Amino acid sequence: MHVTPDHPRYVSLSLRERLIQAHERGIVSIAGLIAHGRGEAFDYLLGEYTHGFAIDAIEAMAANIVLARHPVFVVNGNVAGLVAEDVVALSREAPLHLEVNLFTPSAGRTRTIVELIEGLGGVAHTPEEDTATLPGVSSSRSSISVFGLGSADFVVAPLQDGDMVHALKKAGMKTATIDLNPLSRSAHDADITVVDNITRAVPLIRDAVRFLKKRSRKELEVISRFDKEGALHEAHRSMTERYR
Ligand code: PTJ
Repeated sequence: MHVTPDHPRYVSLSLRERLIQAHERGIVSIAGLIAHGRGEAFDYLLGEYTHGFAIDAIEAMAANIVLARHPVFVVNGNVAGLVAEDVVALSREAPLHLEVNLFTPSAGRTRTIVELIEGLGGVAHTPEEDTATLPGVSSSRSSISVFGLGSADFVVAPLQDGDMVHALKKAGMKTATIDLNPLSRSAHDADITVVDNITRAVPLIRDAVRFLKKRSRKELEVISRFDKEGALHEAHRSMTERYR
């Protein structure tokens, strides 16, 4: 597909194309293409820009990343297909551990995503290196790496179907997600929810980490607190007001 930047839906169509190509390269699952459609619909309802409630969440997430002993960012097919480069840049800035964890895994897809990350200068954990089990996840995502999620105290798990964030919380970890759907289970279960497109959010998280690294622990502790219920309420209000 060829779209020029003057097309009114250029950004949205380019992202679609990026995901289709990532599917053809064995990174994104078929279910991932459907999941992207759901995200697109919520992005449309939100006006396709980063709201103030998302900026607040991004700052809180960044402060938690800087404060954490062992922060981990979960990479699935859609995350890799959309923002691999930005996620690797963030992981190097923080530093932050990356773990590839797939809903519909195959050895081939996990390897392809790890190679993509390595090709961009990053490092990724996979359950194969030394497997632990995350209780309460019914899918094969319950297999995690001892050195990644198995050691985490703060986890960013974006674009998830719900049980992952729930299980991580039950295991005692502080959690954050990025999800355009403010009604989703993950959005409600996570301690910090960034309601924004991951393609806009991750570069902003990196900027925030770079800035906050210079702050004192005391300041970071204040910034790391987040009113999630208030942010979700604002996201609902923004969607409904736009279409009233
Ligand atoms: O690669 P795999 O096998 O691990 O599979 C990944 C998917 C995404 C298929 C899997 O986790 C899944 O089924 O997810 P869900 O249940 O469709 O949930 C994904 C959530 O992410 C939904 O609430 C979407 O609205 C949201 N979403 C989709 N695209 C974006 C998004 N949120 C932020 N930015 C996006 N670009």
